[in-house]
Amino acid sequence: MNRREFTLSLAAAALASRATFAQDPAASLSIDLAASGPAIPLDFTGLSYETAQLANPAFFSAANTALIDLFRGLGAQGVLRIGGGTSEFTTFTTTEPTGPPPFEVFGPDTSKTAKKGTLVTPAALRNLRAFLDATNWRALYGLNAGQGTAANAAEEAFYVHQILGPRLIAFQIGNEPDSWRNRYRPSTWTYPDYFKQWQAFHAAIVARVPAAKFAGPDVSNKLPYVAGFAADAHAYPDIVLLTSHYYAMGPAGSPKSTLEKLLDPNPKLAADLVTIMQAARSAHLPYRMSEGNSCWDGGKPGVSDTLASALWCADMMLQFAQAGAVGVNLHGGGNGFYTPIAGSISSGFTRRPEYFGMQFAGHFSGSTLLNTTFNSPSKRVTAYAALKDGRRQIAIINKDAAPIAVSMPHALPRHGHAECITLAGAALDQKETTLSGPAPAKKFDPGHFQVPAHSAIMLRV
Ligand code: BDP
Repeated sequence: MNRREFTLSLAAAALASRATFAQDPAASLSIDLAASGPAIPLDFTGLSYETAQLANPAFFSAANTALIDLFRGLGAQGVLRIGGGTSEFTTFTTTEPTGPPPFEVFGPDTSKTAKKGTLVTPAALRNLRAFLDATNWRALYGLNAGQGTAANAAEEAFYVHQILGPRLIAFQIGNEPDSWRNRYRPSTWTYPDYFKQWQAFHAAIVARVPAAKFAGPDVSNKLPYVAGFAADAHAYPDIVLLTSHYYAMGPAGSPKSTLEKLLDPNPKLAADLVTIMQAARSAHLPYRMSEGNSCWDGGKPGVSDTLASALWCADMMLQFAQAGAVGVNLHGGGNGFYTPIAGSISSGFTRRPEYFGMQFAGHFSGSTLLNTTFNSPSKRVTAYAALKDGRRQIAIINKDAAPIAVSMPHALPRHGHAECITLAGAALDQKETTLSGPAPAKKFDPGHFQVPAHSAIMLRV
């Protein structure tokens, strides 16, 4: 097949005058239709919740239809990861507690969270199974290895495996073991120490559940753990997935955690993804970003709950996809600042801006990404292209406060028709966010196309 370069050229506002075009900086996008990039799985989209949430078995249950609908709105398939900081404070027991649950909702865990220790029981797992069946999602399940025993983890794994059945993808042993140092472990704690413990837990779990599958190392950020785990996975065919977390910034209290920083590209992420994907490929393992969000320590008001976070989220998800990740899980729960879905059964649930960013990126699930060359005068503008169901799909994410003119003359048929999906809102620092479309195909000129300030546009032809 011949390599064909497609270029789109777009000037300023489609409705504006030529004079206006000339003043706007123009970006150019070319798409290589022959060389295809990674395939994005149907269950690329994911959420992550604290294990403590299982202490209220009504939350993840078939009766929580409002939450089920919101999960389904994010994807006909998806991955719910259970874990987080509170997973190291939970214990499994087959004795169902009497009396009301300790709280209605929980999450995300922060340095200020009162962690009293919560229980996971078979009743909560049965409800979780019904919730997963109703959503058609599957689960990654984190076991307490930071403070729990291998025996309790094995007992829990036995019930989780039996109850979740085909809805269980894999177990993770511990949450962020690279941050246990000086917390649950001595200051000398490094990856080899973790893997020694991992092996002990693994042995106890497979003794009870021979068919158990594992994902890991679910680290906060230390890449030697990812590389080490990928290398060690050669000896463990039941390791099926490589995982790590990604928070764009943090802690939330730091003056450096700003909306401006969130909108800028993160060169460290780009470099880390190269390292992570090299490790994954050498181990022949898929990689998933198992927990992450805009700003750790619970998120930052005015940043993590704004239109900026929605645009960031859409871009971040597609950046992981373009690198070859098989999915991402946005952490949240409760009424946390960064949670994509907020609320409770008694108060009702609401979609936060990030929810719409996830939906925007979710339109790429089931597609094959194409390689693009995008030259933009603003580093806050990104572009992605894919083939999905025989159609070409192009996303331009403008995280800038100014409109951007894009030139892509050959990426779309000239004077053709394209279906359009738009992620937009009032202002970057405002909460108002909408996802509209797909609007019926309308005629436009790919040579004169404009993406308005702080918005993302997806075109389908
Ligand atoms: C991560 C934890 C998660 C927290 C998050 C945060 O795994 O439980 O909620 O940080 O601080 O390290 O927001």
